[in-house]
Amino acid sequence: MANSDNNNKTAWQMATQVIHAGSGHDDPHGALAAPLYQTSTFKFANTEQGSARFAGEEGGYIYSRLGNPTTHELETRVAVLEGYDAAAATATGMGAIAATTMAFVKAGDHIVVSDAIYGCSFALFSELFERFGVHADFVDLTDADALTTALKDNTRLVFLESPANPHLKLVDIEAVSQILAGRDIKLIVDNTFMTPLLQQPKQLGADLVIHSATKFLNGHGDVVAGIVCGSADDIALIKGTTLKDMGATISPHDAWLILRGLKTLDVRMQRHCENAEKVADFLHKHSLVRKVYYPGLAEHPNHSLIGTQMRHAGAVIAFELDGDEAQSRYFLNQLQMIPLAVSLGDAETLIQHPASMTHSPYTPEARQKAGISDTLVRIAVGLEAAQDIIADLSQALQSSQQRWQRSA
Ligand code: 4LM
Repeated sequence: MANSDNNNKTAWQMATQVIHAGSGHDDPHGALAAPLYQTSTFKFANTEQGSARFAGEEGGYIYSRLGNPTTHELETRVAVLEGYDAAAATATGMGAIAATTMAFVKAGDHIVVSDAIYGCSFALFSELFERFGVHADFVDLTDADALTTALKDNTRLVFLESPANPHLKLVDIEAVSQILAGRDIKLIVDNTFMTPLLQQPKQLGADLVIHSATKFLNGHGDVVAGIVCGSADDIALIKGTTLKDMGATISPHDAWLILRGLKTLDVRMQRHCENAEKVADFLHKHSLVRKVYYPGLAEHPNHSLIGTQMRHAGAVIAFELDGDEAQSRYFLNQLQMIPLAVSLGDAETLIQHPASMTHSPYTPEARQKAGISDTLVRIAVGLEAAQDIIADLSQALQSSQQRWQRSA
């Protein structure tokens, strides 16, 4: 991993790149913002040109499921930010995960997945792929021996999130990539919680990086989208097979909104992270909070990865109240400003109950194995004034405490 000087330098460059990278459109009117090509199809000059484009003998657009100039600009910008040659934007984050993994597996193949991931990703790997003869083993990837033991001759890919949804478990990505070195196995990292500004998995050995662009990349809670970045060959494979034929393509309008959102990614992430530090500190000191899961706290088991693998702990925090599930639910129902909603990375702070919401696709046993308790609460810290976020949490905790004392 690059040393901290390089990290700082890269961070500065990226503050510029979120605004300028990939601004390759040559609009005849000189439009500053990327023009929105809200079109389903593109006209050919003649049959020869149409045939040549379909045959791949000539560049140019054909049909927006296969490619679109606005989408292309988004893909170029995110690929540059993540340090890859290319990217494919998709209709949702799940669309990116499904299109990517399916491009590299066939019936009879095996995949290794981190034990703690987003609930629908868990369902995709544990249920849907199983129906097509692709078996996934869910492994604690912080345990090198467990990973080595899990790998088989037919293992085609390893998929992980770090930090993991919902409880911010960290995986040492470079350590995983070293174990995979020399084997024909793709390492795929879902970097949604970090954004390329806080973590660049390519530098740590990832072959492909995925984002739910619904979250921080867009940042305004008005789009669902995804993106996968990788080598030109890998992205061409995804675009030419699973994306083309299964069709989880992004809408050009959504790509345009994300391009707009990206321009403020650097300043938004700074505020998200500053706010999250304050909220984590408040929760950590509160007597009704039993445990806080936030990599920025010194007590986090992989705190040492901050400053090496990742530039900052990010803006998602999980915590457990000193009570039962009913206590957590009561607390969530007392919040006044903070919406009870899934998702993350929006201007609004969002809070939710993973066991019954984002991670309800897990079986109770798999949740327990992954360390996702029924009392766990996840907060995605937004851009409001930190004292207002804390004030709302504080009043909800206080009223939970009073209820707790009454019922004791
Ligand atoms: C949520 N997450 O946690 P789309 N990868 C990660 C995610 O957190 C998500 C996706 C992929 C939540 C959604 C409700 C790490 C989603 C899937 O929702 O398909 O864009 O991303 O609250």
